[in-house]
Amino acid sequence: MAVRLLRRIPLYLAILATAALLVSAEEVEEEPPFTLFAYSLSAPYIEEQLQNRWWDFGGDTIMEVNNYIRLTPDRGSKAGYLWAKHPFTTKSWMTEFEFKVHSTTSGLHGDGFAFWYTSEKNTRGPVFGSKDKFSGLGVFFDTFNNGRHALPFPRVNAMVGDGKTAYDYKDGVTGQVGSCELDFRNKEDPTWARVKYVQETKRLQVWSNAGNAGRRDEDFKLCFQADNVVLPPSGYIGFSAHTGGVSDNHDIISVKTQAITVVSIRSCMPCVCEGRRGSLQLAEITAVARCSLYHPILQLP
Ligand SMILES: [Ca+2]
Repeated sequence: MAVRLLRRIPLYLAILATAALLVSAEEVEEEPPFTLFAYSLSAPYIEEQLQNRWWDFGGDTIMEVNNYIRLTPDRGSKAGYLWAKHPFTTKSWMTEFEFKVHSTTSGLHGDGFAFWYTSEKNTRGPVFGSKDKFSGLGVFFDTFNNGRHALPFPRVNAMVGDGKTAYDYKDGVTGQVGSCELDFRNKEDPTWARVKYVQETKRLQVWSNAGNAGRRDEDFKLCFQADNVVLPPSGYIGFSAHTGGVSDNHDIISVKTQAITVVSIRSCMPCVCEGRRGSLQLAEITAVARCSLYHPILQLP
């Protein structure tokens, strides 16, 4: 009996190794998302007494009821913000927002705006109008080339801050977790962006329908995907923008945040391994490996 067990150990180790490799984003399924109304926003934006019960805005932000929330006007040295009042603790979420960045004048424009999911809010600073050394996620819609890079602009990139590391003021290239070129300035139709984070798989995705007025899933293109992204378990979502020597109108038109519920496919796999005898095929080994995550004591063949 002992000899038979020893002969099975390599198979057991192979199974467990396979199991470790199998834990991936492809092994989860998502249930239909549901909207978090306290973290969503649409015209006319305000309720009684010219307030919104779920959102704060300030700095140079102005609100054009029924049209937009303008984080900065097209004038130099302005900064404004828009933040959800309360943090949310939803592990996995998706925020879609509609925006316009535009000017009626030619020449250079900037600087862009940021989407935030951070431990703090409403703290003004130099990173697109918000504080540096933030803890959490910043996704930057950058319209001005500060680093004299050969990179195309406008572009989108993201940084996951640890609360200690400073933003790279040459357009965040150092320390970015992903980026893409995105042509979103001076468009007739608003642009939509979608920031999606699935905590279970540590996967961050940024999508946009820039250049395409459609709102269907197929109208969105993936800007970038980053894996092994760890965000604070609770965070505030918000937006900020600033202008300096150059400027633009930075308008947020609507925001929709949804909670994502993830279901593991592994938890649904039938345990076909128990009681099985004879040699195992690769597919069966895979199934056994999946079982082993939930049934550590297996009856191997
Ligand atoms: Ca820049």
